[in-house]
Amino acid sequence: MLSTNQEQIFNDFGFIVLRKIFDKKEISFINSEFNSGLNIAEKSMSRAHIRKQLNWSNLKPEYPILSGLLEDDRFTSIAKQILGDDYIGSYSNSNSFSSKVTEWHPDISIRDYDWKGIKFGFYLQTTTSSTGALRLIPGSHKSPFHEQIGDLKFKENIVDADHEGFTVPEIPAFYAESEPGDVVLFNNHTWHASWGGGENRKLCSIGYFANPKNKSQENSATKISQELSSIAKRFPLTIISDNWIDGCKDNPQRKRWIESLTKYGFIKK
Ligand SMILES: O=C(O)CCC(=O)C(=O)O
Ligand SMILES: [Fe+2]
Repeated sequence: MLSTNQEQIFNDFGFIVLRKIFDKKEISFINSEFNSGLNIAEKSMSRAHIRKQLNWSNLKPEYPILSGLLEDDRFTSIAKQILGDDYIGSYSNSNSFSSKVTEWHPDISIRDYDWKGIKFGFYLQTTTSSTGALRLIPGSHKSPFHEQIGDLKFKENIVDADHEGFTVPEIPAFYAESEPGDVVLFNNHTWHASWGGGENRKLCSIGYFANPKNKSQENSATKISQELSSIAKRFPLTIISDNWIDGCKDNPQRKRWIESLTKYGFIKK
């Protein structure tokens, strides 16, 4: 759970850094699951976009610790606190970046501020402001600031860095510097980027959203899943495995999540 102060910071600024969530032993298990996933990803896909990113789903029997985190009380208790009882666990992914830049972006392009989604991200190496720590713009999850940032011209975008505009470090931001074990929690609408990362910067992420409550939120969820389906063509390993889906038989919570993920197209029948 977040304390009242932490919850207020998250709500007002759009993110919060949670320290020492994992101990050394857990980080070492996580690293070995990450490395076996990386091995497969390196063999089966090429590093995509300006981020030089590999990205794969951990919701597979081969990654019991990383897939279990989506159902771990340390995260679900916070998801419930922020998103309400009807929250949906949607992914547990690993990412490897080998670029010095991730462009400024929010995680969802749809400006439906009523519909909440959150991400917990944790890096497996130490990150600092000049070595790939996540940078976040405080308050950028809210309108109209969110759109004002969207109106800026950025030099880097996901495809290239070949035009005029603000570079990543020119934009004032909070540097979520972290040690392995720390977790950055942020709202899907919050603008974020990174700068100065080296080869194979390792990031695990787990995501939740509030089950849509009206037609407009339902449309937003469907649109997001459609965007993800086109991204899945570049990142085929992000598809949720049948094993994880079949594992819902004795797991009512997962069953409820899968019903929603299927309804909105995050899981294809
Ligand atoms: O660490 C990075 O470079 C970017 C991470 C990011 O965009 C994300 O986790 O959504
Ligand atoms: Fe992102």
